[in-house]
Amino acid sequence: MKNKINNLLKEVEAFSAENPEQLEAFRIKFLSKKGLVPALFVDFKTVAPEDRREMGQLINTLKQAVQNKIVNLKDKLDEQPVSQSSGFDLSLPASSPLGTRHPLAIVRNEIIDIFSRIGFTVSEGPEIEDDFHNFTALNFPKEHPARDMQDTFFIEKDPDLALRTHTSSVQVRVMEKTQPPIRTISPGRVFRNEAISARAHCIFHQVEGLYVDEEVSFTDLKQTLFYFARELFGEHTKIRFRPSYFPFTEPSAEMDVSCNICGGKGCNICKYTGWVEILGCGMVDPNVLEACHIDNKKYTGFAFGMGIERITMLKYQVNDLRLFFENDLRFLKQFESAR
Ligand code: 2NL
Repeated sequence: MKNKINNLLKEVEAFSAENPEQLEAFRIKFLSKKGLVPALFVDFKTVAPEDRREMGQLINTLKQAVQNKIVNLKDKLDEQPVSQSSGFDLSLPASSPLGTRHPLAIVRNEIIDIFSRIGFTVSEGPEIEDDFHNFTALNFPKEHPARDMQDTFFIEKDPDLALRTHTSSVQVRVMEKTQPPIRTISPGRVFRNEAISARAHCIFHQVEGLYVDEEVSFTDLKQTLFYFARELFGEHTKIRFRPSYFPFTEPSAEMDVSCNICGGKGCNICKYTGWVEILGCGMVDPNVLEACHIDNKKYTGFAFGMGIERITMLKYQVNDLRLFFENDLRFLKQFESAR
């Protein structure tokens, strides 16, 4: 009852009337014989004796607030000039163009929702990273090409620092400070020193996922990613895995989903194969666990990473990645979402 009254108080506080009709409707809702305030006085009879004092005061506060509101709004409405003669109704709310979410944000939120439903948390970390968190802890050999100026944006003043090339660096930080079980995803911006084209950009967005616990197996990876693919692309989606290589996972794989455009029959999106690649994944390399002070005899884990641009292009049939960065309203307005 206390909550209910407090909520009503907030409603009264926020109320405003554009015309006398709205004000009268407000009065009837709260103060008429069958209104909310008299109803509260009826409920009051069932309140425990020790709560009566507090509850009675609250109801009276509410009644007073409604009465004050009515007096104030009435004064305000009386002051307003009658503007019909000018042909304008100045009391009408202005048309305010509402924005839409960016398509990448829509897809990112959807991915977060899907993994949240099975117990993954969201973790974030810095965009400027040191060598340890971006490369060394992730088992990149010293001479790996990703560590090259051509592939990574280094910070000139400090060669130990660079713009992160993946959000695995965030997960390294999570593992350093938490012991398993760990179930987390890390969405975020990443940076690669690449020429901009229809398929590549030097800034893009990733979601990586990590699950570390006792007895985590490749079967867990497959089932988790199968669930994910069906939630994102629809219940008839099929998946397949192809062997691959990443320094930080062993074994590693790439996952394809059946083409959601042609349903697997073959079209130019899937290049007539019926399949499109959506992510890379694998079992976390024991060296990575060790670098993060996790006992690799006791724990195993799986991890995966995907580009949000790529998934958004597939989901919405966008054929040029540059559209995501130009902020052309004619493009952005085509996307609407509930949140
Ligand atoms: C891709 C492939 C991948 C991971 C990311 C990961 C993170 C940690 C340890 C091990 Cl902390 N692995 N992440 C694993 C496999 C693939 O990304 O194509 N991304 C766009």
